[in-house]
Amino acid sequence: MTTVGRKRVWQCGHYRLPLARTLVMGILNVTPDSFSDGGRYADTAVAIERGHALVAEGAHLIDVGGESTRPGSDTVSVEDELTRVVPVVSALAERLGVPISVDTRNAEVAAACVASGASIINDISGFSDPAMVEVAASGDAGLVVMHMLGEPKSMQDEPHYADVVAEVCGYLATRARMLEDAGVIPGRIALDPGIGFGKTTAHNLALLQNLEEFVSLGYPLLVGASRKRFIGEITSVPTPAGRVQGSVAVACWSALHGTDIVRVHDVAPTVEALAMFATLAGDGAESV
Ligand code: HH2
Repeated sequence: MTTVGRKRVWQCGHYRLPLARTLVMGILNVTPDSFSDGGRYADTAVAIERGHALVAEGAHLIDVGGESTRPGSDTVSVEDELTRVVPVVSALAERLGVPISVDTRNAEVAAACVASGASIINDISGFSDPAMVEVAASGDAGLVVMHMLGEPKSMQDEPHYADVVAEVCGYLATRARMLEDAGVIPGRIALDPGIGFGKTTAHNLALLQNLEEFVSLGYPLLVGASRKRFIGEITSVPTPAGRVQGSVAVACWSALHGTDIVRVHDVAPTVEALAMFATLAGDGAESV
């Protein structure tokens, strides 16, 4: 994170995102099988339309993904991922005027998307692939470094931690340092505890109840809890699309505890709730 004057900003390509208020990252899954919206935006034209709609609802950034990483999911071929995401990233980056993020763990896909206008690489595997680190270091995109225990296929098979907060915090700090050692300036790096990625409901709650620990690492903090299973468990809502209220509550909680970016499916209700929240917190006059 960089400070310009007294303002904190996140550097993402040619964008300098002010972090005075919590930013809303709209999710755009160009996949047939995502856990909550699989198949809805798998068609390129429909996905591009959805990107425009998310910005009209108030999204400050759009995260485009071509691989579902829901628990139990299989990997997707690079060719399929490229075919899904590149045309969407390229059209949205050209026309939308907000930063476009690519949600991928594949270096080839990340590089192609950055070449097509993406300003952020969101890697759920925490830049564990050296080829991904090379792509990151050779450009100026913003980077989301997420924690995941294991692989999507098996990550929910009895995940275990001695101290989930300390372990996830330690992991993220180490990965950020590794990226800096590879030549990435700290102002480009954001961290994400990876809600639901190799975590039980108790682990997710512990992470959310200790967000200040992640804030204290000194990088922008992103939280992605939208419609996830633990919200369904707590609110007794089995269908992901029905978990809007629970998801908005988590977004407000995250904002209250220092989160800079929330990654959500339901942009309009989240933006409305956060506007109310920012006003009550005394910073209603300024908009991002
Ligand atoms: N969650 C998902 C995917 N990507 N990226 C970050 N940084 N943080 C997250 O919490 C996160 C993420 C899973 O949600 P979704 O994209 O809706 O589902 P699927 O993986 O099934 O496409």
